Amino acid sequence: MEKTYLMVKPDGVQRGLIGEITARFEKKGFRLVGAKLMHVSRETAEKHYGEHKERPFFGELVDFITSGPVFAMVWEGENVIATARQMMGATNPKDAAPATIRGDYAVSVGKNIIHGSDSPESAAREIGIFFKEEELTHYQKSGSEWVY
Ligand code: DAT
Ligand code: MG
Repeated sequence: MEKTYLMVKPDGVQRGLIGEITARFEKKGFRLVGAKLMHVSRETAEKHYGEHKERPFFGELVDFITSGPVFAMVWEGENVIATARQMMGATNPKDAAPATIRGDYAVSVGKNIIHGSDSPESAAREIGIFFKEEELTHYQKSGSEWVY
């Protein structure tokens, strides 16, 4: 089953949105396989956002993601990578549709509440950056026969 890396960013944690955000993915029918509240080091932040190293906002991005705890998660499910991106909404909350997380809870691109892997390659890379293999659980969720 496909896995993705999702992270409530420091703004989402500070605004008390961990519950609201995880509830959406739970209600959708996806399965949480790993989660932790953690501080991201500068080194980890620079690795995670490596693809944006040359962008003018890179420094701000690293400052922001290391500015307070994040809630790091791994979710599993059919097509979870693309579906989670749709549920998050566009990168810039001003373009994010209502009923998406960024559409409902965010206003500015620098504080857009949530991160989600954008491809199977990114998901594998990002899960590896934030989680050790033994931190990921393996279990059958009751009710999954009513989702699949
Ligand atoms: P996403 O988080 O939707 O995958 P991204 O990978 O293009 O978007 O960018 C990573 C983060 O960088 C994004 O969530 C917010 C920030 N960001 C992107 N474009 C920006 C911009 N033009 N100005 C400031 N921050 C930006
Ligand atoms: Mg991205």
